[in-house]
Amino acid sequence: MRIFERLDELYAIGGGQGANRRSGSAGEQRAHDLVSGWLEEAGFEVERDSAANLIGRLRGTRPDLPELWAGSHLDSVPEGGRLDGPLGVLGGLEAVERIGPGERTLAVVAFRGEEVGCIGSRARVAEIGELPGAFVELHIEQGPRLEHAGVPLGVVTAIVGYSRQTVTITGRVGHAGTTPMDNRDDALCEAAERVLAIRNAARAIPEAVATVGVLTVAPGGVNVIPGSVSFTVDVRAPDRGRLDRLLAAIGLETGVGVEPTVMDATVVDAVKAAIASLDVTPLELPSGAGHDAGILAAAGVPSAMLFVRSLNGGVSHSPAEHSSDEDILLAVDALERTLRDLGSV
Ligand code: HGY
Ligand code: MN
Ligand code: MN
Repeated sequence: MRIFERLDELYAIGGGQGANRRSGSAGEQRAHDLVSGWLEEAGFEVERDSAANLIGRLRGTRPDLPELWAGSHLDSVPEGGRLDGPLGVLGGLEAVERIGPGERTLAVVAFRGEEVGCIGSRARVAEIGELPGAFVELHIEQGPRLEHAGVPLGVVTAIVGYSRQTVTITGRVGHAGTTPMDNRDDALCEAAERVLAIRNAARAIPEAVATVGVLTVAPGGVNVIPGSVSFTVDVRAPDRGRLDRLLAAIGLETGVGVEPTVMDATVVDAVKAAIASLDVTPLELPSGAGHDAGILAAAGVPSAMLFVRSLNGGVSHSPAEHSSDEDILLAVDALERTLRDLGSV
């Protein structure tokens, strides 16, 4: 089926293991070019805004009505999964095409740079272009909850807040062979202790998480005592209180990052009703991953997310990320019904 062929075509971009469409790379651009072509083939009017976000519109007969958007992102993490991002864009395209032209303008969007801080959707909400009356993002759950519950679809009630900061530790470069162990200031050993302390601090705060994903050692010689180490810290929690508690506990700046966002009740209800109309009990859950829907929601756009079950224990940001074809098709049906419902108000 077309959606699976298109998912595979996007997944193959960049070669290597997994999805390789890093933000700003030729791979992300190639994905935008492909999707733009598919939108034009389907008769959509394509806008590329000044942040290079892609907005494909199926114009309605009532331009006075607020637009209704569905979509997600096309960039990926290195060796990412097949669905993270593209499922929301291609699922939106399938759903909007099925609905076809009507009174309200429907749009399918692909935001830039979601994996590097939602740079595209942040730019969009910062006055570079008009915003929709409502936004629905279909996304793979990227966690184990739906699989554990044995349900194929879920509706997101809130998106965690997060802060990403970099820590630099300075030691003293030295000769690996001639410097006695009691006369060293090894930046990597100190960094290692800090990383474990970060892990332990996160474990002590309910539903908070912290991850060191990138660590750089300088000067980086096999026989050189590290003089400097820098590493990234990704800290998340369901509310600002817990986020700041964890940031303070690990010596990072508090009060910064992306605020936790609550999804819009009306849009959440439309997603729930659509799921229920497919004889699936809608499971409500928070999102531990950040999403463009969180940026739009924080900017006042009524938004909600429809999750499709992750299999393989919920693994994501990995080639092992997986949802069944059956669940994906069910999710597109639910997205279509959600948009029909929201479009009829
Ligand atoms: O990192 C995240 O939460 C998302 O996958 N960008
Ligand atoms: Mn994503
Ligand atoms: Mn992601």
